[in-house]
Amino acid sequence: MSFTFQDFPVAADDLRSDVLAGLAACPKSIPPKYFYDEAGCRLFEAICAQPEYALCRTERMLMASRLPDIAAAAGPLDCIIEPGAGECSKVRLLLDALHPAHLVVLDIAGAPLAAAAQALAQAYPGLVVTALGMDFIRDLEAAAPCLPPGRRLIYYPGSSIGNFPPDTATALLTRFRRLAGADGRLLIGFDLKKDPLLLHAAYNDAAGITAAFNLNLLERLNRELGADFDPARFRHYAFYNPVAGRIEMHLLSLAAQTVSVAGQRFHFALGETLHTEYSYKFRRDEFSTIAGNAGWELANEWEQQGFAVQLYG
Ligand code: AVI
Repeated sequence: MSFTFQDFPVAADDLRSDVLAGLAACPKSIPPKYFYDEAGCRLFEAICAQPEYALCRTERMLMASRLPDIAAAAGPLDCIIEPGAGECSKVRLLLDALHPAHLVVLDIAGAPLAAAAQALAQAYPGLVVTALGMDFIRDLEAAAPCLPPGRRLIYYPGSSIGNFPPDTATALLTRFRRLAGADGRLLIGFDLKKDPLLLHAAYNDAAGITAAFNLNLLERLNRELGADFDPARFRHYAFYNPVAGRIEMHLLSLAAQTVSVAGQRFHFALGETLHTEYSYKFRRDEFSTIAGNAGWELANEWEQQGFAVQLYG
């Protein structure tokens, strides 16, 4: 078994400064990457199992049913790189079909990533597995020295790209292009535009798991920044904005209230929102324009029940 883990700790200062800046801004917002503490990772896995949230299930079915096609289109590869790999469960299908010599997985939640990647290394004894606990949105370039030479494929599933506004998505895909190299490839999955009622239900599941995921951010700030948010005084509020083509997720203040965070006080008016996430939905042509602006050329694409996977070179 070959497994290495390298931690690029996310400074507590980043959380503090991003949150203080976001709460001082108008409108207030916090970057969605801070959802994913241990409880947040667990809640996200639970979201994926909700009947209304078909995204993960549909992507899994698409990948399983089109795998031979996808593998043939991707061609021979030396290394798969998966930013935001989480539990490392999605990449298994690709490992089985593509047989790369190296796998490099990156995630902001270092400890769960290390555990999952080590299990993967045990399950695939011939595979060299490198796990990098890092905020790849900030530190992606630091991964470059950890990559083996050869032909690389960046795998970015799960519509994670939809959590960035289009210009930020273009910037991230440009950095992926540089990391993959001139002969590199990108395999990316994203949620398609569909009936807004379906989208609304997906982010407002009846069991309240998405609400718990959103509100967990406040618990995290209470724990890690000594904040005094009362989650009962905020409402999970998610809706589809058809003009912008995105789900917007907010925490809406149910009262006029003042909250203290890291020793600073912030006032919320009744009905004011703290914006926590965008989740953009695309048409296939819209997405290939974004990827094209980042230097990627569409090689192939697959679609199933409102979800798309595109391969770029
Ligand atoms: C991780 N990301 C693609 C999910 C999404 O659908 O935007 C996160 C999520 N937020 C609420 N539900 C799921």
